[in-house]
Amino acid sequence: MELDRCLELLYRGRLLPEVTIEALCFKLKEMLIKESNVIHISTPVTVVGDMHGQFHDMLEMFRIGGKIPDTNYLFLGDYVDRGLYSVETIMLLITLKLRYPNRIHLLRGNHESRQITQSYGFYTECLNKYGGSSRVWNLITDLFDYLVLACIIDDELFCVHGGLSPNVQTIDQIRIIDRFREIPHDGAMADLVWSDPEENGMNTRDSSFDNSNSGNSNSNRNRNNMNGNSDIAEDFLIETSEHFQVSPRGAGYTFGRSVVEKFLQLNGMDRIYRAHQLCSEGYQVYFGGLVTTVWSAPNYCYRCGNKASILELYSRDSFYFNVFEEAPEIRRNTFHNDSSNNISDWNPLSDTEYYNEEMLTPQSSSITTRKIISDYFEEDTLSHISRRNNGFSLLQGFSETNELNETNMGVDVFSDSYQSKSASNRRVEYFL
Ligand SMILES: [Mn+2]
Repeated sequence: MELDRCLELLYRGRLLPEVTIEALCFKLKEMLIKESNVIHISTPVTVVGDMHGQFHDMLEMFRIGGKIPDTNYLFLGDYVDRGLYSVETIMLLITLKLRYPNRIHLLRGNHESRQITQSYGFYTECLNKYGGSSRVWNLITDLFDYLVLACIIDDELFCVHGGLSPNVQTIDQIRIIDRFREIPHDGAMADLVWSDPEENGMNTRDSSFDNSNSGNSNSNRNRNNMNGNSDIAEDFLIETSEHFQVSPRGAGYTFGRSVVEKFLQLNGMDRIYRAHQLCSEGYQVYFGGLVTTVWSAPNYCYRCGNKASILELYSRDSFYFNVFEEAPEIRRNTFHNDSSNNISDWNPLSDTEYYNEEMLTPQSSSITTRKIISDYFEEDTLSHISRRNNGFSLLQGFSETNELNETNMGVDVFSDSYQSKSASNRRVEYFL
């Protein structure tokens, strides 16, 4: 198998044959099965948040942040669902991991799951792109079971997709999780990919955690006991339970500053980097910098209007949030004018001059890109490209009307309407 040939095709937005995907997934499982649940890496490294099938924006991200293997990357999960190009996105990442195993690391997000991908786009996309067969979806979701759960950078920066868990006091407790499985509904593994920091958690504890009315603490204990964790974890839970709250997402918890401070102190960590929540500016800092959210899907779902960022860590105390916006429309339309595998032969990575110029001007990349990229097309090519013409019809469960008119809140916590309402008073919105 020629990985470089696969990369060449994937960078051009092509779909690989099923048999090739099978071989790539098999080889990557072989590699990942040897990895600990918690991997250790060193700076310099660039941390990337949710991509959610926004393939063109991921290429934009590589243009801005530097390509592999010139730049080291840590991806925090949520590669699939929501966007229209989950297959292209995850297959490029899988192949890059096989080709440059020490240059790119992939954590598991809550969407790297059989259950979630059946509701949020990836399953349907696989069927649409592979002749109605679910085999590619099966191959890739089987691979998801092998992805690692957390990463520690320079021995003191803890990275995870979602956040902390009342069932995880020490990082060693993450190391002993049997991760080679579907993400469970609750317990430590679920919490790591589902939980969120909550800045105001401490302010609300008096009303929310009066034992006489809320029952949340009991609920936490029941969940803990169901997973058979130790007395130590139980003590940790009791001590900090007022700072873990049941998440509005319906899975995982929200956690406050005291939980974070205790976790960091116990484990000799300095701060936490995580993804999982849409940020209008591309990143969000919590608790004076103890927790930071990195979000890397610009204009999420092709309509949220948010910025994205990647976190460039040069050393443990030197970093830069490289903020970027969605890829110019000309580039997304260059690849896919319809949902078939019909694309142009243009390969962005084959043109080094174009590539380098962009990398020199990351902050104005969007404008620069528009100018430079237009030089590569004749005027008539430009004129017939329509704007976002094939965006929403394929988005699973994503309907403007539905969201605006939905009144039956609280039934399906995974629904957009529920999450939209939950997000209305937050700076960081809750989306899956
Ligand atoms: Mn997520």
